[in-house]
Amino acid sequence: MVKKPLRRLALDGDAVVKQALRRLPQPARRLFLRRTLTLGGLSLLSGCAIVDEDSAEHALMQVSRFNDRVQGWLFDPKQLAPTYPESMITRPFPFNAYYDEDEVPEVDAANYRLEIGGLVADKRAWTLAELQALPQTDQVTRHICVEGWSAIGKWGGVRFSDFLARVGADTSAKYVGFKCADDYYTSIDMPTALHAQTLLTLSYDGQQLPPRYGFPMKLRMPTKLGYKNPKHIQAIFVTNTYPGGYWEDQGYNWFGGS
Ligand SMILES: Nc1nc2c(c(=O)[nH]1)N[C@H]1C(S)=C(S)[C@@H](COP(=O)(O)O)O[C@H]1N2
Ligand SMILES: [Mo]
Repeated sequence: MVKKPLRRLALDGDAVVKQALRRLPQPARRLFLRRTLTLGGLSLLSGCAIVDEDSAEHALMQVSRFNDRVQGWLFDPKQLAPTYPESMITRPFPFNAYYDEDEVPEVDAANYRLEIGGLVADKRAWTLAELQALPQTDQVTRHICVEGWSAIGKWGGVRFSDFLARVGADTSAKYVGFKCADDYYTSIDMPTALHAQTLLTLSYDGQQLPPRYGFPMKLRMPTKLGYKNPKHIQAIFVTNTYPGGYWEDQGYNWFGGS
């Protein structure tokens, strides 16, 4: 058998990787660029042959998926994120969303119902008053956004593991997904959902959670990056089917540990 000669690629490797990175949203791009990525490095990391920008983009996504698994393995459910004294709270705490502050959704408190779905025993929807009647706790932690800022804030609410137990969630399931009053959605791994510092927050700095920070409710996880913390939550579901997320589906790393 005559072996075909290897096709020599007339590719400028660095340019191909740069082009593929340009297709990712800015924060994901920055995460990758923190380690200078060459074409050879990327194909080693991903085990993918890279012949053009599409395969480079595919390889980048493979690396990100691999990253999810490694972060999942490394996550220690008992390890607590740092907490801070109230004197260190950042004032004013920054607002961030995929839109400007004047477009923050207005959620009507009286008609609000938190929907519960998927692998849970009790799918009854919750009013805000019912959620407020549950035992509350608060914590001062640092929020880290991949867009290049971090800030310390104080959130109060219901320990999410208690809430999941109350609704009879199947905690052997892989994911908890969230749908928000804007078009935002995200999902997290079950070990993080059950982490002691993961709070279903109803207050910010001792006051009812204001609209800009996610009224009526935000899931606060000091063990995860900002984009994993959904504001204006309307529905929570437990599932084994990968639900993705608003930014995650555009290339942000899904696990998003901080
Ligand atoms: N519903 C919803 N939740 C969201 C977002 C959003 O656009 N919509 N943005 C995320 C991002 S990227 C960040 S950094 C934080 C910002 O929260 P803050 O406005 O309380 O600082 O919310 C996260 N949760
Ligand atoms: Mo963010």
